[in-house]
Amino acid sequence: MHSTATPATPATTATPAATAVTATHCPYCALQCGMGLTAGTGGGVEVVERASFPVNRGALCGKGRTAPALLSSRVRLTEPLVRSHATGKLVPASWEEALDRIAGELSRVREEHGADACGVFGGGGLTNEKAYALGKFARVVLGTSQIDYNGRFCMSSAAAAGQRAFGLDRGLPFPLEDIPRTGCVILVGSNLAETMPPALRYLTELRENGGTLIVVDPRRTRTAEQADLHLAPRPGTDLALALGLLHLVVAEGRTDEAFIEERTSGWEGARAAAMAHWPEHVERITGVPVPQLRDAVRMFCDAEASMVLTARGPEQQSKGTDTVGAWINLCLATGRAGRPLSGYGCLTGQGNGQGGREHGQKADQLPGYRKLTDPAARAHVAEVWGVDPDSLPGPGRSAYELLDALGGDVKTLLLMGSNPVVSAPRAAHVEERLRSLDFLAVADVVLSETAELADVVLPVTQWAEETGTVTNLEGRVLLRRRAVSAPGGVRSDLDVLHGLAARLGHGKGFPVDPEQVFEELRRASAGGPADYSGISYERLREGDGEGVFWPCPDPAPGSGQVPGGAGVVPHPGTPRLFLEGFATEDGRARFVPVVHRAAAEETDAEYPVLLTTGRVLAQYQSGAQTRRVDELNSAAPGPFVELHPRLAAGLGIADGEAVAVVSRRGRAVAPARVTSSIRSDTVFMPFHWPGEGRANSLTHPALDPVSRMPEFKVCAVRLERAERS
Ligand SMILES: Nc1nc2c(c(=O)[nH]1)N[C@H]1C(S)=C(S)[C@@H](COP(=O)(O)OP(=O)(O)OC[C@H]3O[C@@H](n4cnc5c(=O)[nH]c(N)nc54)[C@H](O)[C@@H]3O)O[C@H]1N2
Ligand SMILES: Nc1nc2c(c(=O)[nH]1)N[C@H]1C(S)=C(S)[C@@H](COP(=O)(O)OP(=O)(O)OC[C@H]3O[C@@H](n4cnc5c(=O)[nH]c(N)nc54)[C@H](O)[C@@H]3O)O[C@H]1N2
Ligand code: SF4
Ligand SMILES: [Mo]
Repeated sequence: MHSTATPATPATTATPAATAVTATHCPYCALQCGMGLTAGTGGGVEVVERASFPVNRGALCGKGRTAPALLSSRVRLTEPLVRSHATGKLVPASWEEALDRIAGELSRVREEHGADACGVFGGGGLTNEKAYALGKFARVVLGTSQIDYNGRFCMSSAAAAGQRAFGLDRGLPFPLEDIPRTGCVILVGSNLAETMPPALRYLTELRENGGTLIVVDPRRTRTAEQADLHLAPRPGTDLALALGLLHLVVAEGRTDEAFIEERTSGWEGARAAAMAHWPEHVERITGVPVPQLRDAVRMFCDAEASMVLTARGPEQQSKGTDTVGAWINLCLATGRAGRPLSGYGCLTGQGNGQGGREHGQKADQLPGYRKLTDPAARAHVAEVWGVDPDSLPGPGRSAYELLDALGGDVKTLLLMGSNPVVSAPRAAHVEERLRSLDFLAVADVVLSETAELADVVLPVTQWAEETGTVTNLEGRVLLRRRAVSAPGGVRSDLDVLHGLAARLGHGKGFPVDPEQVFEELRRASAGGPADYSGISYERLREGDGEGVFWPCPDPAPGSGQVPGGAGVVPHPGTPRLFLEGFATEDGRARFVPVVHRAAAEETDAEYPVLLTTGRVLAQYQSGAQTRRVDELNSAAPGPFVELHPRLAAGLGIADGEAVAVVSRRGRAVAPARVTSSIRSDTVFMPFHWPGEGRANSLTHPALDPVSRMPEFKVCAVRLERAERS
């Protein structure tokens, strides 16, 4: 795989440039697979194996392998674009003109309508440094509370449930390498064979070691095919399923009373709630037969240690927080948490899905996973920022609520690292809200569907052209290094924020150098739940670059010495959490008494089928990046509607024929993919495409009351035969 990007002079080693391999990481998902980049033939870059990196041991999926294709100037933005007042079209402009125009609009709107009229929207793919700088920019330069990010659509329910039960949210509280050594894994709503292919190895090794795998998914996915037991619930019913399992655990006397007594609180309420969910009743709600429920309980409890791992299936629901809470209750009642090789974990999604949720681009958050409402947190961060704590705004709206407010009291939006025209729920409405803004500025590497609507588009550098840290799904902080030079016309996101801040009267405080930003982030995070203060670039460059797990406090705060530098014994980092106690005030994990409730929209005579949505192997998210890579596009060229032969026959729809899927929000048309691997009451659409086949034209924006996660995984639809336009 070659591109026209030129290899950069390696910044860190004295190895001759011709043979230099830069150890770095994939731009896409939260596994953050290690890879090497080297000069290829013809002046491009080539991906080489980096077998020493423990997470993927050299293995890459097709997206990672082909990532350099996007460095080519053929498919990307290489100059700023501004919307011409004369023609209404986006035309090339200088950086000065583009930044002046954004800063001018931000000033005007702030003056006319107040700071909260300026919205900011970030992304979980941004590095820690960018996420940190974006949050600081919103709070300090704009003074707005109106900032949130696409991570809200991703793992926010698991994060909220983890906080509630354990007092801390880190996707996995243990490294992936623990998975093959446990006895049983229940994998709920994760299709990791397609979404994190190199991680499938951990499940294969689990089974080779005699462990068992249970997969919960309405579809028999490539992942479910690996399972010893596949439970296929009706979408949106995982909460009932987990409660039914807990009911059986109690009924069959398989609770761990000593653990409950010593390490938890609130059991009585959770127990009573579960006892109201009789297995037969749960079978009626979920469609999972009682004998399968019993098998699952037996496999989970017979093993000496076991884990529950959730992903977007159970989380992207309007009851996602309670649903994850129910799975956590199951772990706690059986003593499967806070002990070696046992526990609950969430498989976070985006490249920096973990770090991106820790450093302040979230509406209610300050760096270090601190709360914006906590006076001590405000004081600490305000001091690092050199501002008055009272000048910091309060919490703002969540992602969908912010998008929904555009054109109302929010007049401008600065967007970095997301493509909501494709990926937001009820996307036609969101698109209309974006169009109604006074002013939209988008920083992106390509002209995404959202960038197409912008008044100013800023072309930014990509993963391989810039250095930064990312935190993978295990909480492992990694250094993603620059390996090639960027084309002349592009600048980094940090450079963009620096340029805007300077124009808005903040000439200092927004450095362009990521290492300087990280140094400040370290201090801002010190003492917070996600404490990075003991981590430095120097330390991350050491050894094979296997990274450091947070929390990692600075062992010599105030010494001015760089952790990992001479004379300081570094904190080792924390690969495994909760073994000594949970992160709550009393050290006990909290049961939450959750009960099942219906989805926001259930089926009825008019909309008799359930729609669920998700991903395919070769495309990533809104597809803005992967739809521009030829090899990936040939593997997954377009949208489709997966449906069961019985459902298809009833409607007279043959495989490959165009089918219209209609919900109360809109209509989408795509070819039918008829397969018996899906429940006959459910259809599935991947969400990677814009236009006619856009799955999010259909999805329901009902929000979880705690996490504010939209209900991407369930809504009611009807199907019609359609001629494709
Ligand atoms: N190829 C690829 N890989 C990716 C991404 C990508 O876009 N493409 N994105 C990355 C990101 S950001 C994320 S968040 C992760 C997501 O990773 P996953 O969570 O694995 O991905 P999804 O396909 O969204 O959902 C997983 C499964 O949930 C099932 N499901 C649907 N409804 C329900 C339900 O009600 N209950 C249960 N139990 N299951 C249900 C779907 O059938 C699907 O197989 O992937 C990351 N990796
Ligand atoms: N129906 C349905 N909808 C979903 C989901 C689902 O399962 N079903 N999943 C949801 C989930 S989990 C997620 S995470 C979201 C993701 O959806 P989006 O937020 O749209 O994610 P991406 O497509 O990754 O968008 C990232 C954008 O930023 C650009 N970009 C990449 N790197 C950088 C960078 O460093 N700087 C800047 N400035 N730009 C960059 C990319 O080119 C791309 O245009 O979708 C959500 N939407
Ligand atoms: S699994 Fe994720 S991190 Fe690994 S190569 Fe594929 S997209 Fe990249
Ligand atoms: Mo995600």
